[in-house]
Amino acid sequence: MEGQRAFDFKNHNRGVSTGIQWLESKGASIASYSPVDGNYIGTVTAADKDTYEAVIEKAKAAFHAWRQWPVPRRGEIVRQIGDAFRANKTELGKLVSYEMGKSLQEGLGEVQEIIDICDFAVGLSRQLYGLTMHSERPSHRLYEQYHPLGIVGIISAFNFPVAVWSWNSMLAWVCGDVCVWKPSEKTPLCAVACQSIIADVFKENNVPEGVSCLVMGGREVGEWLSEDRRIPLISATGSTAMGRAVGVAVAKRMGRSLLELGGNNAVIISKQADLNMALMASVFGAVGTAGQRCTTTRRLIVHEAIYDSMKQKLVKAYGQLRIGNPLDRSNHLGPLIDKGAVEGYVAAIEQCKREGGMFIVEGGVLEGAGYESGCYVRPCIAEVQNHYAVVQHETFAPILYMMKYKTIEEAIRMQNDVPQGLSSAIMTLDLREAELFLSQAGSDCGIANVNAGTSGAEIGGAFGGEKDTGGGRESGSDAWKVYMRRQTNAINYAANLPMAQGIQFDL
Ligand code: UN1
Repeated sequence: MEGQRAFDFKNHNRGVSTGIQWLESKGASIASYSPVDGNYIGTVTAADKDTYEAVIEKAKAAFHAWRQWPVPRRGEIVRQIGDAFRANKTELGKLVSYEMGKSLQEGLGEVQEIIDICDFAVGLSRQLYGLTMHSERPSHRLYEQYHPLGIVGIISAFNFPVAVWSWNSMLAWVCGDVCVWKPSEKTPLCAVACQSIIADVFKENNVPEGVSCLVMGGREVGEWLSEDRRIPLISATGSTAMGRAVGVAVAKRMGRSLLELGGNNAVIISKQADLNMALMASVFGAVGTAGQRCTTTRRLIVHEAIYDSMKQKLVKAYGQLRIGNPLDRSNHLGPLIDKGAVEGYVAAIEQCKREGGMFIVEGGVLEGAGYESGCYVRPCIAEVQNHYAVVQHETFAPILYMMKYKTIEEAIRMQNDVPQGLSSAIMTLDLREAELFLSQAGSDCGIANVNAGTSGAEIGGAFGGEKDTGGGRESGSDAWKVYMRRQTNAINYAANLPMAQGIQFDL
């Protein structure tokens, strides 16, 4: 097992890789600056068309070798990768925190998600079950099996710069696929670090070059991937606008896409809730990762009987939040990813005010010592109506919208009445309310929790959501199936040819 390393990216100029080797590219330079202090971290090179072609051809060739490896042997590689991430957890967690801006605890938590999905994938490598069924034809055996799919294109977002890649790649590798990863150009060095960590494992085990490819770049590289008929599956995480473009391009060529897009997640707080628990879940859900998770709590739907007391508790709790360097454990939240995100936050606050929103905790951009990067903002809370355009839209920032309800049916309607459908929660000790919320007439989201917040899902469950969230499921449960092609097989061991549906055919 390799020891922890300190990542140093100065003068590396890396960006395109087929696993162990780094490829020369004439693509644009992408410099990474930390939102924590505005300092330069390093530069990578985007893929140009020629290097992209070389990568895809390498991946294609690697697939033919990799798919022949017995599945538990591929699982063994993933087991070793999990150990490599265990050994590098502290350093990688720090890098995630520094390049992306989330708290160190959350950076470490993200690396933990990699380790967890590796363990999950290793178990899966002894499973990947198909079904057998009874044939209607005499002397026939009927079953279905799962085969590797081919190249999986992974487009990931800045907010989970390493975990989301791992949910996809660890499952894909066990399934016998090879991966081409386009990370966010806002967090390229986290991707370089992951690629370097797995390269050591691949080298030791003679894993074919091409099984894990990295193609740095912006929208253009995403388009190459989406339009590429050699890539049967594109898994994309990010905004709904990005996902719509990817989904259309992939569908046009009859490819498969796994989309994990925006959320507009609400917590319903019943008058039967444990209010302290509701408070904790809401505040962590709203300000964790500075409001930049797709599972972030964006809306609180609060029963009228406890609305005022909840409001007071929230104002008090927000008053205690410490905003600053996320690597300092005493701070609750760090910066937004960049100044563009700060502009989006400011614009949403202005729009909210224009639409009639009343701020009970005011927002604002922080200035002065410790905030030199210009990316630190104050988490804020506004009282709103659910139908406001700004409330219907996902703004990737710590703005929490609060609204009142009278009946549980009304609360569920409000919770569902947004374009997105990722995560949802109800805080209640009332069994009837909880079960209604989880029923077919309840939450329409991919994730629905009771007395647990909207964010912080475990890797063991399938992760994703409905409507504008894109419909895909990643990570646990049977999400692996999307990474494989399914085949139904009928085997006739009779001396004649019995046909289905009772058809007689004689010559
Ligand atoms: C994301 O924001 O894209 O459930 C993923 C959570 C994390 C994953 C979020 N485990 O909040």
